[in-house]
Amino acid sequence: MTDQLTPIDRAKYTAAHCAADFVQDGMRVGLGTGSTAAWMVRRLGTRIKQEGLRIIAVPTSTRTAQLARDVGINVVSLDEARWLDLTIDGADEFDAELTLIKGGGGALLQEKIVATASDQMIVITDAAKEVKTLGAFPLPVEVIPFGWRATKALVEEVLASMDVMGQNSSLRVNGDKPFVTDEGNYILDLDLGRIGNPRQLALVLNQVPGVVENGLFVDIADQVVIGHADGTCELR
Ligand code: ABF
Repeated sequence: MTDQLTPIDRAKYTAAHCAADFVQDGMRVGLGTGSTAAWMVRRLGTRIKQEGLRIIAVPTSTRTAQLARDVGINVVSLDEARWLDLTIDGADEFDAELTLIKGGGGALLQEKIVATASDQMIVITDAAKEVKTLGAFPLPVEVIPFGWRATKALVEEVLASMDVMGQNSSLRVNGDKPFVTDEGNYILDLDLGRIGNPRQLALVLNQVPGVVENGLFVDIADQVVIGHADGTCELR
């Protein structure tokens, strides 16, 4: 069936399948969001049917929750699970330190909470997302709708003193309306070009009133599984 996929999608499919093998019977698993994570969720559904794998899972978005239920995964809330053994999720960019940009799919807040509440986080990706310096992908920042224009102005002001190349941000839209996250918030996409100090930027952004969370994942990922179109995987 992978014959019908583009090389990028074959790579994502491969990464997802390799990472799904890390899931063991009895585990509490965080399920990421995005097309790569969706392959992993489907694969876990297959393992449940074929091998009798027993897991409980916490999804990171309503989309993933729906898919997980559809493929027969036992979905619970993070409060019910309390703590997770492993989270497997995609990313938009990653660097040599395994620092990530996430949130292109709009689920960064739940993704960060779930990954942080896990003993281990495995990132699944194709090789094209590996970068020397983060920032070519616009950095998503989740903000509350109240006063978002003031929050946007403050974020841009803060960026002026940071080690980044650009300082513009834009409100993410869905047609002619703001894009609304699962938590009822908006997203600002920051066009930074280059992020010199992701750790510092992540801390500073979260101090701006109105900012709920940013898409920089620093010291959260433990391993990256890179899938290739030829069906092989590489671990970082
Ligand atoms: C989620 O999905 C996100 O954090 C990231 O934005 C996106 C990656 O999407 P895909 O797997 O479709 O490339 O993991």
